[in-house]
Amino acid sequence: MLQVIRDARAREEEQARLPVKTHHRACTLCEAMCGVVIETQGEQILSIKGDENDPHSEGHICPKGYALQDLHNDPDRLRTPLEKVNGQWLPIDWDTALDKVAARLVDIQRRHGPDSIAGYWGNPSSHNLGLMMASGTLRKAIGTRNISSAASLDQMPHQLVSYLMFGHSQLFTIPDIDRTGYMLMLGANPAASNGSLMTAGDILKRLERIRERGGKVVLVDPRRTESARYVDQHLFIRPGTDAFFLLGLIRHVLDMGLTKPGRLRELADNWEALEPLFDGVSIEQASARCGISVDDIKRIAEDFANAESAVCYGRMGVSTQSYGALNHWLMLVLNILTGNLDSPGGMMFTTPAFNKAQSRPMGSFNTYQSRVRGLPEFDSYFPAVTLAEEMLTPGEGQVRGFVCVAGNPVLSTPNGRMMDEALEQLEFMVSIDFYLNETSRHADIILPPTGPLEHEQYDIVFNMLAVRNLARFSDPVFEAPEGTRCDWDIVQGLAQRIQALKNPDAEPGRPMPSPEQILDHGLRTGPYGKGFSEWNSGTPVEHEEPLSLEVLKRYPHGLDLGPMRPSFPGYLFTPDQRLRLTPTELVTDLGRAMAELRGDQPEQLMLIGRRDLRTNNSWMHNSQRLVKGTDRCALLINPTDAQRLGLVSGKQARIMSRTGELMVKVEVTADIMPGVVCLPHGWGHDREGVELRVAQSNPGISVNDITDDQVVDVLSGNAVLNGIPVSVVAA
Ligand SMILES: Nc1nc2c(c(=O)[nH]1)N[C@H]1C(S)=C(S)[C@@H](COP(=O)(O)OP(=O)(O)OC[C@H]3O[C@@H](n4cnc5c(=O)[nH]c(N)nc54)[C@H](O)[C@@H]3O)O[C@H]1N2
Ligand SMILES: Nc1nc2c(c(=O)[nH]1)N[C@H]1C(S)=C(S)[C@@H](COP(=O)(O)OP(=O)(O)OC[C@H]3O[C@@H](n4cnc5c(=O)[nH]c(N)nc54)[C@H](O)[C@@H]3O)O[C@H]1N2
Ligand code: SF4
Ligand SMILES: [Mo]
Repeated sequence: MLQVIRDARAREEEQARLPVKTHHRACTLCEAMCGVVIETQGEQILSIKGDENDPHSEGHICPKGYALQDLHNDPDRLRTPLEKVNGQWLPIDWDTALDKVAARLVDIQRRHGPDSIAGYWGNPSSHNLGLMMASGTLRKAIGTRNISSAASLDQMPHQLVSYLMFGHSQLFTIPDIDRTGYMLMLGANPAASNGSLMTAGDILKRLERIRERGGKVVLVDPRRTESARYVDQHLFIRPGTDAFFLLGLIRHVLDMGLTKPGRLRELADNWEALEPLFDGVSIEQASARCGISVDDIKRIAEDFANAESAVCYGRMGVSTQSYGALNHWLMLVLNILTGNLDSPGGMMFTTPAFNKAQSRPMGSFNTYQSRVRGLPEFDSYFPAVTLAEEMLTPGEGQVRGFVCVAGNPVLSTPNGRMMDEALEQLEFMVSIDFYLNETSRHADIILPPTGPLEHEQYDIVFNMLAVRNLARFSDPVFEAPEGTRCDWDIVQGLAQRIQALKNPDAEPGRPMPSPEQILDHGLRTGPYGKGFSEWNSGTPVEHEEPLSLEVLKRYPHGLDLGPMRPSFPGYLFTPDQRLRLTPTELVTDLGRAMAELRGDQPEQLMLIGRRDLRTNNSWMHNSQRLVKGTDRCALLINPTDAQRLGLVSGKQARIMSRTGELMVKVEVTADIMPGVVCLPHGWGHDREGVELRVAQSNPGISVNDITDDQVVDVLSGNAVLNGIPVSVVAA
């Protein structure tokens, strides 16, 4: 015993003699890309702070930034592959694990065809350079149509609209919040999310600055959220009815002759077809439907159109509802009619330094359909709601094996209990994930990658979504411990093995360049490859040398490449290089909304979601610092509904939907609209076999046990996570 204590003390003393190092990095936990300064000594993290010299985040970080150390030190984070043998998890070496996974997948495909394997890529894939760059090779090697990702639980409708209007599925319209004079925000809660499809360091400060310079911010949300404190006006809206609100706004802009599209008139096609589409809209009907008064609709339309610049922006609340794609189109129509697309202060596009995606036309929609429900492919992905049914429905083409990469679909896809059932009966499943969680517990083999501080990082995706043009490279903070592998190595290793099994006679291909080499090439051939303006000190400084990885590394706090700039016609990838105003698919879907506009108002309670500053979807609940405090899974309900149903704060209630039921604690609050109830997602860690000690001690409930995989945005097939009909009774 004494010896053990002496050894530990000796290790501590040795540790204390090691040099203290300072690392600059971007936090990869959410979209905001805050700069952090991490001080380490040996294997230990001494401190994490916001990087005050980061020109983008200026020292701001949120509580999750500090929790990077909990993730790094988490004793439950897996470091070696595990294989399930007779229900027991046993360690297995990397090469054996990868060989086995490749052999099982290829065997299933040989017996049952290529589509008998499904793949799912979760949200952290977008935050991980190696995973981003290697994933295409793995998808190609597997060669199945049954590929899904978290995009179809999220922003896919936004991308579909970009594809239909601009001819490119990877073009994101980003609100120019730093210059706008009026921001109309629908279904977003930046005070909790830190901003989404709007990467911005310290988003709340930027929102406040709009008002400081005399502008206005209006928020539309069925809940008076934390973000409501940062706006001039918050308006309740009935879940799922934003399309009607937007139709009302457009109608009034047209009625008052407030359109001023400016240069968009030449860039867009089919103007004469646009206005008549809204002929049948009555503002009174729109108002009755969405619950926002006629006066408010008219005033917002006028203020928006008359503002020097204005931007209508919508996020999860409008993407993941039954009119997801239509909403995004209508928001863009409003921006276009008022001249607020591709101009400062309106909806704009970033010019990312690594812009492989933006250099040629890209995308596809509905060129083939899913086997069971006939849902459309988008960009060669099926909506994630098809996964469970493709696994459970017998017949030719049934999915029997599953590759889950950085995802937790049991907690994140609607009808999670059905997902549990589907995964449990598979012939084979592999998870590339460092946690044994609700999803990976179903796997036969788990391949755990290194943690985010143990590999290099460049945010390919979020630099594309930023409110300024940014670039930043971060070296690993820690060397990857011996015997571990990063996502890049795992995914490449798996892809190569699958290819070798499928084509044993093929010549070995050229070795893949490393992520750093791919990045360097992309930077040199990208928009700053002939020189760049550096804005780190607020005013542009011209550099004639190409932006390369070596140059980028000279900016450890990140490189600011200036404000977003007008990008049309360069960013129009349609065959005739025009902005398509009235894509047939959207015009048809408008018909669905017009029919509903005149229909009866449904009476049922509607369930919506919420996020919390100290959560990150389903996977940061093993950090004590983030989960401590009050229970965050309460059911929010308005006092009038609570009274009618006999519900009291702090007491239990039963909430039921078509797919299931949950026992929840009630919280009565006027911050939620009458007729609406609200639960967060990403909780429910009490499922058997999970090995997340902190998370299990405070498990919460999974709202996706009662959301519905069968209810989707009719046009896109995207999941509906807001506006689920439910009933609630006192328990
Ligand atoms: N009801 C409801 N459901 C929702 C939402 C909602 O608002 N309401 N939101 C939806 C949205 S927007 C999203 S994006 C999805 C997210 O859905 P998912 O992406 O399926 O789930 P996450 O919770 O992000 O889980 C990520 C998984 O990746 C692992 N992981 C983390 N980092 C890495 C890494 O670097 N490499 C690897 N290999 N694995 C890693 C984690 O351990 C975790 O298991 O959830 C969706 N589901
Ligand atoms: N702290 C934290 N930050 C995160 C995440 C997290 O889990 N935790 N997840 C990250 C991810 S993956 C994403 S995609 C982003 C999401 O970022 P946001 O979209 O900004 O965040 P949400 O909290 O989902 O905000 C959606 C809002 O829509 C409202 N809403 C619900 N239904 C409707 C409706 O029918 N109409 C309207 N107008 N509003 C509605 C909800 O009340 C909610 O306030 O956040 C990212 N950042
Ligand atoms: S807001 Fe928080 S989680 Fe998001 S990047 Fe910044 S520190 Fe990380
Ligand atoms: Mo998301």
